[in-house]
Amino acid sequence: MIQDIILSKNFTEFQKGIVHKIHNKERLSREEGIELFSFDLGTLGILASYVNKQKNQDKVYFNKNFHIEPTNICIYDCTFCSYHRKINEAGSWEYSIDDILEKVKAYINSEVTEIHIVGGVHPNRDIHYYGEMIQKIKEILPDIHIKAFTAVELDFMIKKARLSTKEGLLRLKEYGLDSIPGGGAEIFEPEIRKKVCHEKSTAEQWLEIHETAHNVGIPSNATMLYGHLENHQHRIQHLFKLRELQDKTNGFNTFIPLKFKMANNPLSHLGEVNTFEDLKMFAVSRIFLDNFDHIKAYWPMLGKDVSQITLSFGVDDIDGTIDDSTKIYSMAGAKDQKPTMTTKELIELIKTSGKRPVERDTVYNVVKEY
Ligand code: V47
Ligand code: SF4
Repeated sequence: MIQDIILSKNFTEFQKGIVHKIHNKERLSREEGIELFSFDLGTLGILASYVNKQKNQDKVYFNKNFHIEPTNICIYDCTFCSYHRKINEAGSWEYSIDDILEKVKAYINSEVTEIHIVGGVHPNRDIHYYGEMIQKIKEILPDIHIKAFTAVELDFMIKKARLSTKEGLLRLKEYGLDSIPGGGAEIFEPEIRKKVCHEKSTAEQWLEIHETAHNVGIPSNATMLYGHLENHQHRIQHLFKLRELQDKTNGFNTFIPLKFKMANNPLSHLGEVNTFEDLKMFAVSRIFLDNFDHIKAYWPMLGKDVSQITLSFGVDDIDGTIDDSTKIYSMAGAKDQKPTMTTKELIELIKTSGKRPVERDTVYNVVKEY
């Protein structure tokens, strides 16, 4: 297969060396990672599928989850964000714990295995508030997995409580926190980070929170926001940092490239990258992150059609049924304004791409094969 690719293309010696390395399961350097972006899309699809097949065969994972966004009030002002508001500003919301528990009660006796909770960094809420929230959710749904709070939300609430990162995470674990989602990573490169989210936690703080979480037995996800001011070099540097941490802890479940959506934010003038670039990003991530088992396409952001195509570019997970309103992407102009997908639709989407649907829990234990 690999020989066929090489013979059919006009590759440079450097590029041929990269193809051989991928075939032999050798790790790519940063320079080689950057070079991958200059490969044609067809080749990248074949190479990423080759890597994915070694790890996941023809399985495509999904889970049954719902999202809660407790508030969009945020002390920060990230320039790519369409979602945040100040206190009392039009369009802001802040649910009380009782409001949230009412939403949760709708899932008693359902097949949902995970709640995903993220929101803005509210100035008046603290670790005890959020701790009580997750404790009470577990009183209603004792078996549910709670994946909650980006590293940026955690950084704020833990510092506010004057705890060390380890103490804060252990406190939240006692309250019922099971894992951490990947948000807040944006782009680690300091020059770009300064321009898109200059006030919030630094790359080092994000990485430190995830490393500490892994060390106290809290797994997490990783993300990267792409398609704004960054270039390919910045993207590979971001992936390199994640790969380095994964070597140390093996605590990341999956990597999720998040495509910048342009509506209603100060970076709208940049527009959005095209589907070609999306598919390249997924394929390069799959090839470069050799120590990540899973690459996830978050379908509410990409749309159902593009998400399905990513399954031929190294992706083995398309998140969940998301049976609730997640507003981060709909407010930024995502295609599916009301992002829900039934299990039947998800299974159909996976099967028509020639793959095998597998329902998983948050940490990739198999719940059901279809
Ligand atoms: O950190 C905000 C992104 C993230 C925009 O771990 C935007 O399973 C694109 O953490 N265009 C939060 N992206 C969402 C998040 C997440 C999402 C899906 C799955 C998981 C997981 C985690 O949303 C933020 C930021 O990177 N975001 N605004 C925008 N305009
Ligand atoms: Fe706040 Fe998150 Fe929006 Fe940044 S991306 S302004 S931290 S809600």
